[in-house]
Formats: sequence, structure tokens, C-alpha cells
Amino acid sequence: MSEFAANKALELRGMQVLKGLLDRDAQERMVEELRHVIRAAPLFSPVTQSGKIMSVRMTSAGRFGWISDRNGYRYSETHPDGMPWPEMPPLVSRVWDTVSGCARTPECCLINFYGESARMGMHQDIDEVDFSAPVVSISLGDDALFRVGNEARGGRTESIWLTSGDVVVMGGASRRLFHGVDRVKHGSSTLLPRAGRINVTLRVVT
Ligand SMILES: O=C(O)CCC(=O)C(=O)O
Ligand SMILES: [Mn+2]
Repeated sequence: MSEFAANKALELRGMQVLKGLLDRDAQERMVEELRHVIRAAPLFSPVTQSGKIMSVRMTSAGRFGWISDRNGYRYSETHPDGMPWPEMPPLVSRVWDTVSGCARTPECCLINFYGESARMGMHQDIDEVDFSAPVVSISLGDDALFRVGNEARGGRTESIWLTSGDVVVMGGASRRLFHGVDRVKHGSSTLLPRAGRINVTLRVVT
């Protein structure tokens, strides 16, 4: 039997939403793994090419991390402070193995931290080469209103609240859909001692 079991599986425009795939114990163990990553590769505030500071703080594990600065956004084999990224955390890898349906191993574990009033604008994940590999997204901590749109910007959208332990698999045609996080309900979860939300996304990059 798998160590993970969803309470409920929903579908949102082709994305698979596995509600409560991680139980509280697995969530706590994953937070502990992520603390080790953050200790070695501290969270930083990415800046867009135009100089705007993003409200979400980030770091990564695995071969590649996603960074953004005045030179634009890109995958990088080093943290902005110069060191290589820490190794992919094992529990995070096991979530990928359980839900991705993909034989390749993820090369980037992006860790997003949403404090009070942080959000993420509508965007596509299209900086990767192999779109046959899905993006797997794990939610920990405070509830987030996740919005999914279309293959082109604009048009009708649908939203869903993601809660701690939920996992979203963006595969097939849904891999290219615009998506974002409109808001986070600060303090809605007791997982993190000072509230906030962590989102982990796993991607094959090359
Ligand atoms: O925080 C989320 O749920 C989504 C994050 C996301 O879309 C990304 O990091 O590309
Ligand atoms: Mn994304």
C-alpha cells in the first residue's frame, strides 16, 4: 500500500486535484525536510526584469532552481548566493513517484513561501523542455485560492481552495494552462508555527 492516500480526487480543467494526499504526519515530515533545504539554501525574494519584487519568497532543491533577477527569469544550477542547490528531499521525491505517472525524475523542486498578502499572478509553466512530464504541486500550511485559466491569457477561469496536504498534477493538455494564486487565508492552518503557506512544485527541466 502506498504511504499516500487522497481523501478525494477532483478534476479541474484536466488538472488532477488530490485532496489530502499527505496526512498531517506526512505534512510535518515534509516541512522538516524543507527546513533543511532552506537552512542550506535560504529563501530569497525574486525580482522581475522590470525591478518589481515578487511577494512570494523562493528557494529550490535538486539539480536546477528557478530564479529571477534584473537579467530575467531562468533555471540555474546555483542559488543567487552562488552555491549549488541542496539535494531533492526524499519524501518529496516519493510524492512524484506516486502521482506523476512519469518515468523521468524531477530535476527541480521549487519551494514557494507565501507570507501574509503574498500571491502569484496568472502564468504558464513553460520554461521546461519536455512538456510530456507533468508539474506536480504540493500545498502545505495556509489555504490558498488557486485559479486556473486557459492556454492563452484571459478568458473564463475557475478557482479552487487548496488546503494543506493537497497535491495538484498538471499533466497532458493542462500542463500549459495559465494558473495563479489569488490569495492565501493567513493563519488558516496550524501546520507552520508562524502561519503562511509553502507550495512545492516538482518539474523535469531538460
Ligand atoms: O503556489 C501554487 O499553488 C502554484 C505555484 C506555481 O504555480 C508555480 O510555482 O509555478
Ligand atoms: Mn506555475
